Amino acid sequence: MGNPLYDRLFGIHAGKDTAFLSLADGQTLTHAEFLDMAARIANALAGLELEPGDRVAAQVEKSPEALALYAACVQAGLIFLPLNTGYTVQELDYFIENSGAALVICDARNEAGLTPVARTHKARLETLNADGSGSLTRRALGMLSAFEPARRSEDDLAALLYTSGTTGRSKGAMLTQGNLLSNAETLVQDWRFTESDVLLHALPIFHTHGLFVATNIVLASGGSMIFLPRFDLDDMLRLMPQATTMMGVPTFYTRLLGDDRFTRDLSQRMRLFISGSAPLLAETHVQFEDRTGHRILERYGLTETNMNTSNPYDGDRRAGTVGFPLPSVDLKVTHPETGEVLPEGEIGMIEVRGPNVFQGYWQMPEKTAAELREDGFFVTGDLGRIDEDGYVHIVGRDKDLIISGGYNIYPKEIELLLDAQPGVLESAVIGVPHPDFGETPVGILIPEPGQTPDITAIADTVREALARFKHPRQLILLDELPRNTMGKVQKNLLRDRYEYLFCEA
Ligand code: MLC
Ligand code: AMP
Repeated sequence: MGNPLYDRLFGIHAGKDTAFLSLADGQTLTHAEFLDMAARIANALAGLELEPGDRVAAQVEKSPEALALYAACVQAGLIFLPLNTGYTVQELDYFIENSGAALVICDARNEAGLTPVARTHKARLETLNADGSGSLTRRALGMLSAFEPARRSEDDLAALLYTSGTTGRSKGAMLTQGNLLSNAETLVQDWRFTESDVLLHALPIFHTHGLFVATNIVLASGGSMIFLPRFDLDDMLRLMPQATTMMGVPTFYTRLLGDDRFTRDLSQRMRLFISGSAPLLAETHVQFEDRTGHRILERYGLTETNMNTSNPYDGDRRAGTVGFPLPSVDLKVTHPETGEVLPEGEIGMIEVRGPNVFQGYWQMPEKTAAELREDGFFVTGDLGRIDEDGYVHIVGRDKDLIISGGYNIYPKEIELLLDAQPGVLESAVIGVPHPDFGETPVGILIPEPGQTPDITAIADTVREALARFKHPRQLILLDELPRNTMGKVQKNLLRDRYEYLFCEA
């Protein structure tokens, strides 16, 4: 039985002195060095008396050690739970409690804040810093660089990734080894990844895109990565000539295009640019081709499913579409209320089924039942249509969701907080167009009769409670919210009214 995910992504590179990671400062790590690091960490985790199936919650900056922690969890059969580095202590408290994490790993600068949280939820706490130092790596240093992988099957859970819900509570998507492997192996074929590829990796590694789509594919194909801590335009321009592929959210592409140093010459060695996590504007696709001669390949996925569709590697990559269902994925467009399959071309709910689809939400059977049908189809909450050539178009969302720079923001979570503030009767959070992030949240506040809510104090409370990327970029006072005859807030009217806020004149 072995440990399929470890064996097929990591174990295959044992003893290889081929390049795996190269860092912004020119340092490199071979596959063998990376596996040694991972095995030492796996030994350190085992020394903390963790058992296969335990959850390891990690809020750590991107570094080779952070990636080795993922490998170590797979090797030791632990369930990896990566967390956005922007989350506040209040947000982390929920994830730690809900997942029942046995171990929390954080940056030393957050240790004081998280110590009481970990204690309350009976989790151990270790540190791992951006430079690779910390109590976890100190433990790992004295360990052996070999670790017998825990026996696992493709049905065992490998990761728990939290995704927010429309009710304001985050849900842990349970992903098995088989979910991750099947998707990685399909994408290696579909996008023609080989061991000669060098991926320019500037995405965070706490989400599906940077961790599974990017890293798993490079591992499965035996290629290497230029592994940058974050998207920095100067680094991207400096290092692109050494790369062959890049994956990014649309903001990466608009930022590159916004800089005159980004030229056709610079991208000459590149064979593939991939975009996803948010809609890529057709105009960005066109401008990118004009500037570089490359047609961006857009694909579509979710935390719950990894990747579902992709534009073709060979063939027409159509702007404004997300291409065709991947070979192992069934995709249908259904009536949002009845679930009936709609005729070709009609807009409806996108549902997907395949070996990539998750197992449900951690300890939330009702939420799982509401979104994952008994026949295996997952109801994505995205609205789309399939055109006469078979291309899938995402045309909107049935779920109330804002995507800012590739991060999902659920208005409900912010509204619950705003509604609870002194002097606020009710609120509505809407997404408005933003030139850099695509969309950004704006909060509309309705005062209680005779009250004037203190906007500055409210903004301070929001800062304390929520990660920076969720902060409304503006809070606006209004007398009342527009409602339809059923009493439902008409957010579309609010979006129309405020769409100009961040648009360039
Ligand atoms: C950073 N900030 C953001 C933000 N990222 N605010 C809103 N939305 C974001 N996405 C904050 C910063 O904290 C900062 O706050 C201010 O905005 C400006 O920061 P910046 O320096 O301009 O941002 P930067 O650090 O460069 O980050 C922007 C970014 C980054 C787009 C490069 O957000 C990013 O890497 N996004 C990728 C997200 C991703 O991987 N999504 C995949 C999800 S998986 P202040 O206070 O300093 O002004 C998924 C499935 C699938 O969706 O299909 O892939
Ligand atoms: P997440 O929950 O962070 O995984 O985000 C998944 C959501 O991102 C999907 O439900 C879509 O709404 C959106 N998404 C991902 N890729 C694309 C894309 N190429 N075009 C439009 N939306 C996308």
